Amino acid sequence: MKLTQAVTLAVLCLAFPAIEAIPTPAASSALPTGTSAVSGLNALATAAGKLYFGSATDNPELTDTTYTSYLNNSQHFGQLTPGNSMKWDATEPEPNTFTFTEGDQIANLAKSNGQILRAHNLVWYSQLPDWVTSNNYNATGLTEVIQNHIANVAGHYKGQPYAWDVVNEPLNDNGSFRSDVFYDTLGESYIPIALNATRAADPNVKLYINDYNIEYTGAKATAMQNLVKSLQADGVPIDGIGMESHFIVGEVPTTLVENFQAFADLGVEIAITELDIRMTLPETDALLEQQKQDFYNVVDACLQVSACKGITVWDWTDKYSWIPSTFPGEGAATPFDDNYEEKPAFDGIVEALMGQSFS
Ligand code: 9MR
Repeated sequence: MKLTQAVTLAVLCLAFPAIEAIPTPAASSALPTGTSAVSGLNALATAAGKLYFGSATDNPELTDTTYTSYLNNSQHFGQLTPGNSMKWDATEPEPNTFTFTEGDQIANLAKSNGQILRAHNLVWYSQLPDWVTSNNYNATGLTEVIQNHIANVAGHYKGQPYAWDVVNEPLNDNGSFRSDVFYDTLGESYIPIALNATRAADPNVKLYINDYNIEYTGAKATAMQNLVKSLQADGVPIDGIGMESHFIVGEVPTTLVENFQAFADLGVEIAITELDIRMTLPETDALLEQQKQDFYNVVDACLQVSACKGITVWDWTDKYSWIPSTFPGEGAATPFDDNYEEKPAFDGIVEALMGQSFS
């Protein structure tokens, strides 16, 4: 492993002399192991023509200085997504009362680290404060609620994010619209309302719709493409589609590239926004090796489609992954283990970013 990494570094330094290796940490340093061996995931991604390789993060983790010593390194992570602190329940817990302290912490961290910010998210059925659903707004009232939320939240962060996930997870797996307070009150019109409001609040931010199970061809991806076409036909601004990419080891879809290209052909960009690849525990060498192949395949798919702008892992260490609490008995879904050691998956990402064949 370490030999491979040393070779990787040597090749990289020859190929990209401007990219410097991260300094070897002193023995007492809190930096995780392995950070000296490869110049950095984001450095490799940008050298390969992508905008960033990034990670989700969450406020409670930011007190962990070992974690932040790695997260703050823009050679590895060129982009941050707040996992929770820009969501509706965090930013507008009571009507027209806005709290930005935690969201600001991550926005400011990205700024001070020189990292791109992906802001997440404005309109989603989940993590909504009770008042949005229980106040029984009619269509006019809910439109004003959405517009006021977005004017304040996207307005507060105006000019900072590269992209906003404006609408999150609007579709069911069969391609129909998800029944939630927004759809049930406003029909599909809540989507243009949200997109137009975000464009008005922050004219230069990329407007994304983000969802899962649209990474591969099928009814849900087709429905999302039809949504894009209908928004475009109506003159509604839409810049990108986020492919969440919460996958299972050994079950990564084989139609990623053709599906990504189908979105690109519509004239929108795409991004891999929440990548993790979980396994049934306990982890085994065979599962970790398969996971390496799976991460390689996903990253390679993004590299094959120029409209795929970047890759975000939904946190980079198993220590802070959302998977074990949501899927009991499953986990180990990220490229670094609980102790910040690089897993084979990390090598899979590096190989793909360097344009190497899988080894
Ligand atoms: O990572 C988030 C986790 O901490 C929250 O408990 C969870 C609650 O819904 O949301 C997680 O993030 C989700 C993201 O916002 C949207 N796509 C699915 C993600 C994983 O649930």
